[in-house]
Amino acid sequence: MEVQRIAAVNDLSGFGRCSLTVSIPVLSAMGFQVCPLPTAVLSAHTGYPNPLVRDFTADMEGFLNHWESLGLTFACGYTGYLGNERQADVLEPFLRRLREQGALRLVDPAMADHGKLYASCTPDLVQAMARLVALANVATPNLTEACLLTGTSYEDVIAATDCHSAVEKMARELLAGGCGAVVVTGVESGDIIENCVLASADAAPVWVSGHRVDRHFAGTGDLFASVLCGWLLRGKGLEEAVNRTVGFVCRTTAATAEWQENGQDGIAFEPFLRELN
Ligand code: PXL
Repeated sequence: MEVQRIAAVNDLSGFGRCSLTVSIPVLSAMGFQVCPLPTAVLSAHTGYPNPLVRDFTADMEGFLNHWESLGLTFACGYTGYLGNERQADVLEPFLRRLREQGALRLVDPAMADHGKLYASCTPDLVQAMARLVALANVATPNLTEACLLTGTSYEDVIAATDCHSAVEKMARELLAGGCGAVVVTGVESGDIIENCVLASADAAPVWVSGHRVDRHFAGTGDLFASVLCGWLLRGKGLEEAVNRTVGFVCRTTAATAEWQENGQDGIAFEPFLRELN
């Protein structure tokens, strides 16, 4: 049996369950070989005060060149958090190469939440992420990121009595920019959380919802994108893959809320990994 390989481009944060410390265990449990390309190395994610941060930009091209010299091919490239906008210059040709090879390109433009950019992210990074999203066959922005990528006011969207049409409009804009399919995650509505799945430009959007836990957990988007990536590579259609992903994220979030005090410590998904087998 051949194990499919995934190039996982994301930061390595030592504490706080996000990015690579989510993708590697999740996608390994789902049967894939994960090859990490770190964008930055941090002692803990930026939701904690004063993390030690080492940018990895200078070595990313060398990493990819070495992989190429080894003749490595990937079933999928999955990109997440970037340390700065220049990293997109390195990743664009890599995603183009993956596109030529027919590999899955999942771009999770991890840079913002709850209407605000993360502390380390700049407006230039938003433009850089938009270039990567245009090369994806699936992108997974949360609501805030979808607004930033399309120049839409987050406040206006959440204030709308029915934000569904505004979210659909943003998803269509991202498809018009070149992205193959979009899942806009984390649209909160009372005690449910909704995700807008737009599988193609001529499809109708499908809304997939789960029970909302009234707490914030770091790394939720990373868990979502990782599990989704696994189900897509296992051959599920987008809607089915999102359904399974929402189920897993909601179950693990609800369980974590029962036993873990600090949401910054992330979702305690480890006891549930066997469900992904
Ligand atoms: O989960 C998103 C994320 C990823 N990587 C780093 C972060 C965050 C969110 O704060 O700080 C370094």
